[in-house]
This record gives sequence, C-alpha cells and structure tokens, in this order.
Amino acid sequence: MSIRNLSLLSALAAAALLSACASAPATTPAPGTAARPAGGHGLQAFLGSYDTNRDGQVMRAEFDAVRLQRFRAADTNGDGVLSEAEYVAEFEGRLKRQYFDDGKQPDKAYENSIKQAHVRFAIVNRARDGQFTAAEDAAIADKTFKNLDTNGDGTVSKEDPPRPPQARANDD
Ligand SMILES: [Ca+2]
Ligand SMILES: [Ca+2]
Ligand SMILES: [Ca+2]
Repeated sequence: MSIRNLSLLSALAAAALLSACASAPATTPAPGTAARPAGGHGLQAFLGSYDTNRDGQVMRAEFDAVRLQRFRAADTNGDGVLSEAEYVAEFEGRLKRQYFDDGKQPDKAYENSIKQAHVRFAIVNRARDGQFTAAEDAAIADKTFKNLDTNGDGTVSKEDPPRPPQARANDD
C-alpha cells in the first residue's frame, strides 16, 4: 500500500513538473505562426513558466529566479555569457519539450521558431559582440515584467488588465 502511494506521489510530482513547463492552454496556433514554447505570450503561459509556488501570481523575485536559472542552465560552457549557439540551444530545448508534451513532431512552425531565436539573439545582443550577458537579460526581463504588470503593483496576475493586442506587422 505504501509503495503504491509512493509511486502515485511520484507520478503526481512528475505531472506537476511537466505542467510547470508547459504553457497552459492548448490553443492551436494559426498555420504559419511560430510555435511558442513555455514562457511565450499570454498570461497563462507566463504563470505556467514563472509562478513557481503556484499561488496564481508571479512576484518579481520568482520571475528573476527562473530567468537566472534559465540563463545559467543555458550557459553550458560556464563562461557567464551566452553565445548564439547556447542561446538558441536553450530555446530549442524548451521548444522540443513542448512539442513532446503536445505529442507533435517538429514542423514548419518549429523551424520558423528556431530561425526567430537566431533573429532574437541578434536583437538582444545589442553590443553585437556575440555575447549575451546576464545584465542584458536582466534589462529585457525588467521590460517584460513591467509590460505585463499593467496595474503596477509589482506582481503579475489575472488582476492585471490585459493591454489591447498589438497590431501585428508581420504576415508571411
Ligand atoms: Ca507565485
Ligand atoms: Ca557561455
Ligand atoms: Ca499586477
């Protein structure tokens, strides 16, 4: 009996871990739209990625901790900065996991997402020195968080009224 309970517990723990990685709503993106791994757009995805204590809101400390953890995990050669290869590999790791969770095979949207990750690296690496630093990441994180915390109370939750959707400039 206790063994059964144990295995049930570990199954539950695994499920909780998985759901922490996956972006919540299984909405199917429009064809041609780049796939969004966990941490992509939308409050549900944001909570799924960063609300580590599952209280329905993301405090700044939670957000910063996950970002830092992700940055360090991505820095596979441990030199304190991310090369383009490290940056894209980290993104692809999350994308792969999401495809796996959704039972999908890599497709056109997958390829587009990887291409976009390379483009993003060029954008985030403002100094164009091939190195994305933790400081650069922190500056972007600050913007992202403030953008989502629309009522400005220092946490991101469903209490934050959504901003009107931005007009999408791209159509491929
Ligand atoms: Ca929380
Ligand atoms: Ca590195
Ligand atoms: Ca808020």
